[in-house]
Amino acid sequence: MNGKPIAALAGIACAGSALAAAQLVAAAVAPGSAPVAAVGAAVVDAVPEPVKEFAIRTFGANDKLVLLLTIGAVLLVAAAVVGILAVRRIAVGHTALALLGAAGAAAALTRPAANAAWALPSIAGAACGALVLWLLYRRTAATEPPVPGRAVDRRGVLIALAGAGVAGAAGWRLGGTGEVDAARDAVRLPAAVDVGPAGEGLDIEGLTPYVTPNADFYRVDTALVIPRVLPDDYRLKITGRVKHPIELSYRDLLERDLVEREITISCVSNEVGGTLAGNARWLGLPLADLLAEAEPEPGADQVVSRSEDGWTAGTPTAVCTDGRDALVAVGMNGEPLPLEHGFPVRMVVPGLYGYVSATKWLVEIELSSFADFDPYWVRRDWAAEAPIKTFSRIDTPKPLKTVAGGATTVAGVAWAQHRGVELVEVRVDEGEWNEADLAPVIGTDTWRQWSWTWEADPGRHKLEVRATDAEGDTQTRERRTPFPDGATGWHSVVVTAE
Ligand SMILES: Nc1nc2c(c(=O)[nH]1)N[C@H]1C(S)=C(S)[C@@H](COP(=O)(O)O)O[C@H]1N2
Ligand SMILES: [Mo]
Repeated sequence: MNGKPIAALAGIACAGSALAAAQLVAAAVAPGSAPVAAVGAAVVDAVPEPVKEFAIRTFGANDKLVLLLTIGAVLLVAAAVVGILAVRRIAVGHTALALLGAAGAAAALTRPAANAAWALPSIAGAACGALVLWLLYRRTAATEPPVPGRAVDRRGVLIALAGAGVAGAAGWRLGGTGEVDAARDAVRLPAAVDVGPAGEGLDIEGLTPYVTPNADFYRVDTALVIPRVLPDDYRLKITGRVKHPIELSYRDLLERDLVEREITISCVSNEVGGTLAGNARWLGLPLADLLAEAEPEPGADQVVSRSEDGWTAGTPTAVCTDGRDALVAVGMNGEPLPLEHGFPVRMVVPGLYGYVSATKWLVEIELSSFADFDPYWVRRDWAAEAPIKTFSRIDTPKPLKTVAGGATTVAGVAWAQHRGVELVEVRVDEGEWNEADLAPVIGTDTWRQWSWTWEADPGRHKLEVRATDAEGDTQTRERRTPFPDGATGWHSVVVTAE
């Protein structure tokens, strides 16, 4: 091996030591304060809307992983280049580490949940990186002219790489979800005092099940590192323009009169035919009860819900108090909320897209007004009020599939939360619309499965679906992308019958 690869590895060892040390310190401060997590979160908040849409479309639920891997790859290449340059001028290495520390600290300090301690991981990381840099490169200054292969301490590089690996892994583990997982396992949810009806689904192969198992539930949020909230430390504050501010612990919440309801939530980012929706049995406290106790002042027309990581949603106060089952939820399908779905407490409001209602890791409900406060996505130009648009999807047959021909089951789901789905129609090759059979439903807040038997002639065919809500409004054919308040258009699939 000649000198350059060793110097490149030495650079990676310095950067790795810096990141590993930062990870260890972040485990004690807050996982989100680690420099890569903080810079990543800052990128998530800063990227323009079209890029974010592109990322969600292209990488789906892996968009976060792709972002972290990209940051990792950029750091790796930069560290290797700096490692080589540092042989001639060690100051290049010090400058790079200072920049890494400064960028990490700045990103961490500007996170909404940050306090001054959030700068520590980046500072400690840069200091540790500088120490390793000095240890590995101190002999280069003595050789004149510098000879990279001989100058850099080869054995030191290996030791530093191994040390960084061990320290990084330890920091990652210590800052992991272990403690919260254990606390969640220990939670015993009380029974609901008011148990809503349970719907029964159709069992058709390829059709989305009526109740979505927690493990299959879609996940959408801006959190690169899942907020870790221990139930024992948990506080929910009702603040802002209220006569009586309230503060509740997790135990206080569980001791209240809880209800259980089946509610389908869905994301505004669904393209036509999208799968960002799920139906669960939620256990929770009616938000209206809490608001009645707090007594919102006149004009407080927006309920701003805030997450532990500073994310916000804004829901019309009128919607929260109009009798629908807006919940401060603690349970999902008979279990405490999974960590990625908001443990220990989240909001669920039937009829509104998630970004204006379904705050996970909920810590504060602040009464404000639409005039006075723009929540996270509204600041990024999404609509301030976002009722769910009627949606229908063909789940089976799958696009481009070949079916046997003859009697073929076409089935899917449709939703129009809090209005209800009244009619689903299917047509083949732009022919007559055919009325699908609808599964019975328990109310208007869940999706509705549908099926239709198609007598398929041989050849290629286009199947299309459209739904009509209980107010008599049929989905428009006009195709629109999700921004700024939800996509429109009819879902279609092309299949071949034998
Ligand atoms: N704290 C927090 N809550 C959040 C979000 C978020 O980014 N952060 N995203 C919202 C959006 S856009 C949707 S669609 C729902 C998704 O909930 P789920 O991940 O449990 O399916 O969560 C909402 N709650
Ligand atoms: Mo969403």
